[in-house]
Amino acid sequence: MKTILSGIQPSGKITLGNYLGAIKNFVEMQNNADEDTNIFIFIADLHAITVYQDPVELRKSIKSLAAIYLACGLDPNKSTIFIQSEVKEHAEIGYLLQTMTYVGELERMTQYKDKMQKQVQGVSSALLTYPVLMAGDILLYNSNYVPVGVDQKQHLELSRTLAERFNNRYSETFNVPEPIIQKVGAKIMSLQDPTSKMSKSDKLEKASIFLLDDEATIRKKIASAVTDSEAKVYFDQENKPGISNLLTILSCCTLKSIDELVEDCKDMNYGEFKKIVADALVEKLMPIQQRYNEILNSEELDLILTEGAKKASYFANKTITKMKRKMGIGRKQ
Ligand code: ATP
Ligand code: LTN
Repeated sequence: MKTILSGIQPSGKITLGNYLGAIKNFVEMQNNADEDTNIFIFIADLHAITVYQDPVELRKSIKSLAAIYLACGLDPNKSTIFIQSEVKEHAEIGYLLQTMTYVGELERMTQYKDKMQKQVQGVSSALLTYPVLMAGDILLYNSNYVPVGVDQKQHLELSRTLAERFNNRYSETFNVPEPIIQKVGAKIMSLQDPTSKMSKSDKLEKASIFLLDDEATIRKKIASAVTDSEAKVYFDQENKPGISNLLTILSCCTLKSIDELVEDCKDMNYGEFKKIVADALVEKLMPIQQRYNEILNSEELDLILTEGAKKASYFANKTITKMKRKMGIGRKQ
């Protein structure tokens, strides 16, 4: 039996980066998995509140992300889809693993260092311990494979360390999870600053394509994407980050290789090239949006989440019981 697990935070509007770097990969792995594979995909709401979230907006984002998962092709018959906070063992394992994580290991996380600088009301201790909660998510289901974008690689490293540490201290318990990172699309860049990651929490609207942006907005954002003055389409991440990012997006949407696309587009000016990218995005995203609108307010969505939480809880509870027994806490069960 193999287990695949991943999650996304409902901390804002889902971006094209989240889709190409993560969700698309979840769906492909789901569709290629054999009968013997368990798949857990969840909405990481406990992670989202490591920085303040408006409660009304957060509720909406949770449901919206669930509908996006389904609209993108996750199938509740093949994947267990659930909300993290509805399986209380996530918080519990987070604490258990904190007892064996060193503060120094957390303080050197690059995402922590970036995010702490952006906090105006002080840095919550949960922002520091966030990678432990994430390791807990992964170990709770004894996961083997974790599809993520490249920015999560360092957090995955800690999950591996904690799995090994637990196994060494208390006897063999956990698989050591492996990150699954795509070759193309693992780091989609901001349209306005192509040297930094496209991110949900970017304040600048036109820096990101959101999965639910309408057609006119998508076309406008691509048309105003920052490029360079050379007016020649080819891939060079260092010297042409804007064009390289658009080529990456086009490659992910069309399933053509970057080399093929460069050949197709080499005689185009930037205006023509951007139109091709916008067309491909519209073609990819419009059907997703149509399904999203059908699913969002359906009764089915609630049923799927209830069922998902029930199924996930069953596995999670078994792991927590085993961990407590090995760690010597509570009474023997
Ligand atoms: P935030 O800005 O709130 O930190 P985020 O946009 O970085 O959010 P996450 O919820 O942290 O999104 O990420 C969810 C998944 O999407 C992760 O697997 C992450 O690696 C992936 N991901 C996020 N942004 C990108 C991106 N620009 N390119 C590729 N993958 C991405
Ligand atoms: N921290 C991740 C989201 C996340 C996750 C996980 C991903 C939370 N728990 C477990 C994979 C496995 C992020 O993308 N910010």
